[in-house]
Amino acid sequence: MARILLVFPPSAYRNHTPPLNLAYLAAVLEKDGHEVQILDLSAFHPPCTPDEAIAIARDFNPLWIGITLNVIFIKPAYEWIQKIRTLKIPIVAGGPHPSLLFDEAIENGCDIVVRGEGEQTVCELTRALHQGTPLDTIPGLVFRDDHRTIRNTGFRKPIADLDELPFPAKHLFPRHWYTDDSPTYQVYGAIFSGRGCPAACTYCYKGVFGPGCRFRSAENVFEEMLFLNRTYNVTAFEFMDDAFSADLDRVDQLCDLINRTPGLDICWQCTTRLDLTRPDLLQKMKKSGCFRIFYGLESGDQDTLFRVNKHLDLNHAIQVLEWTHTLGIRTIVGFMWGFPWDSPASVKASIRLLRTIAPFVDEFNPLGILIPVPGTRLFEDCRNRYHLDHWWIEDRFGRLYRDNVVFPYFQRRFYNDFALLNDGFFPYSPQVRRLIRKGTSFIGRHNVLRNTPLYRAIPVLGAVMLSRLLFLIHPRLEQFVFGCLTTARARVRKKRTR
Ligand code: B12
Ligand code: SF4
Repeated sequence: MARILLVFPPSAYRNHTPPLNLAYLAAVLEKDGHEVQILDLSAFHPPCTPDEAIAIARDFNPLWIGITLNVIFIKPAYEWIQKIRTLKIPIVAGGPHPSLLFDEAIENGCDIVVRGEGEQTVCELTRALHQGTPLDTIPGLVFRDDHRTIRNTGFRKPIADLDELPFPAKHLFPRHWYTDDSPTYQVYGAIFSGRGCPAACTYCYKGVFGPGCRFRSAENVFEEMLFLNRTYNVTAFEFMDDAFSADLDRVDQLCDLINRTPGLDICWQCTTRLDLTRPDLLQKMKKSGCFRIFYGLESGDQDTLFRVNKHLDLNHAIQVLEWTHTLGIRTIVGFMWGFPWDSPASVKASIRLLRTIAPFVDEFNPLGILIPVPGTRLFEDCRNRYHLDHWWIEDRFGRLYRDNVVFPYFQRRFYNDFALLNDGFFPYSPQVRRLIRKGTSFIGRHNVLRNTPLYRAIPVLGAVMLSRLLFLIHPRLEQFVFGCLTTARARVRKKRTR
């Protein structure tokens, strides 16, 4: 038996629920008899500071330290890896970013990289490190050998039968690290019911799950729901799959299983594509507790949808939103802005579509300025023209995220990606930029007016305007005024509750 420490590195994002990647890895390692400790340093209430984590790792003295890496916060993660390296315990990296850029991860202090899905690889790796046997027969690894030469054992085949995986080890993620439960959003409610997506959008990274999709059986997914319900009293589930309804029959079976179980009072939400559903299935989903669906629509411009390989028929998409909304399922719709080829006409087409679908949309996603993720076709098409190589470790973008940890109020309330629009990846003409701002402001206003009673919406909209004005005068002025307002509001609330 070995001890293993798995870490979600520090970042400017806050995890509201346990990250399922570490939870899956911990589950297979525990199943093999190992002792696993987790530190989610990006949790909403992190268990310790990044420096304290190093002391904890020293005391725990694991066989290896595993770190999950993704593109956005790679820089602070690499900085932290340089510190924890001093412990001289092997650092194993995995996740979307090192699956592609394994040599970069090794250069930045990782000893071993696990490429692609990690469950089988980590079990074999642990056995080998424990017994001191060679690593070169284990597929899915990149490491430096005794001569400091980088060895690559090739990609491991995707897991064929996902039902064989144990359920994620959520017991290793204490509840108090995360946000409070609500009737529709619960800390332990996230589930992956399959891996991958049948589509191939050019901005979407496929380097972990590969092309196409694999599904868990409806029975296996339902068993996990029952387990979470009994163990943690979860009554609200969130399917994190890229395209939950890619297999319509399986969703149908899952709804049957839920509907046929007496006394099971649950609700659930999912993400899927607008061309992967049917009205009768939506009805069944609603009956089995589906209360919200996130659909990615991305653009109102047919040419853009074609160029990003989205293949959505806009008329059908509008129809599906109407069906969903009419059934009483909340709709949340994602739009992307700032394609490198965007013109005033393409952005206006998206704004027109926003207006058309607004009656059937409960929320628009308040994020979505295009990020060219390495390993995607879009990135490859643009990398030379827009000098995109290594943007993830250039200070420009690191600063962009780190300095905006405290976003101005108008951004937090309206649209979180404004910073990316102002100082982003692609040069937009002033007219395109203005129109994107118009579209994203529409989204912010819609979300407030749709989901807040009018007597509260009006002050919110006023505060957004004030915040924007102060920010334009000077960002620090906005920070000062809204900082004072937030403190005053907290005091009033505290007094009232006394
Ligand atoms: C849920 C999710 C989120 C949630 C995160 C919640 C959370 N903390 O879990 C939210 C909404 C916050 C989010 C935000 C963003 N996300 Co996101 N997200 C996802 C999503 C849909 C699922 C992640 C997941 O749980 N996967 C399930 C697990 C089992 O898979 P996995 O993470 O890949 O882990 C496996 C392997 O990678 C490996 N592994 C992973 N970590 C480790 C560690 C070790 C030590 C080892 C050995 C192995 C290993 O083993 C795991 C098990 O097989 C993925 C898409 C996807 N299909 O994975 C995108 C994805 C991870 N997101 C992505 C992006 C781009 C973003 C955003 C930038 C979007 C935006 N514009 O804001 C932000 C950035 C957030 C950040 N923190 O950096 C990209 C990342 C690309 C990249 N190269 O890093 C992905 C892959 C989407 C895509 N297809 O392009 N995201
Ligand atoms: S539909 Fe979503 S998950 Fe599937 S390829 Fe396109 S962006 Fe990726």
